[in-house]
Amino acid sequence: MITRIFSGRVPGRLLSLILLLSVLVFLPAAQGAPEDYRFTAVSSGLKVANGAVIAVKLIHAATNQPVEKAVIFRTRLEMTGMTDMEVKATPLPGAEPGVYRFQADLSHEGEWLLTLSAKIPGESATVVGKVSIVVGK
Ligand SMILES: [Cu+2]
Repeated sequence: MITRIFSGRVPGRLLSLILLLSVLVFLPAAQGAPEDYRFTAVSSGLKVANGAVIAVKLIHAATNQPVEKAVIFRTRLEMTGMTDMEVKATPLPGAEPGVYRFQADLSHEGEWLLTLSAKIPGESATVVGKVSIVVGK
């Protein structure tokens, strides 16, 4: 195959092939942008508890489809308006496509904010999302 391309009499054909390949390679990265994605809360009725399970869903906004195989490499979970109240969110295995779960010690009732930084297959830019989590007594 390679030798056939190189022995061809039209160098322009090789150039077209290279151009086509570069387009194919860069296509996935050029298709989307971080603002095309959003995280939403899945869990509701959360109570003050150690080891509470928080679930969020990652959605591709244009298609409304869940996004699988994202790598969430950073999380920050804190009570809204309480800068000294940050707790660790430990990743758990996902339950269904596009759902990402975390375990955390929710020590206070009120509104918490979960900030997630994710790498999505085919996206070059990091996607950062914020999800409000309401914790009851
Ligand atoms: Cu608090």
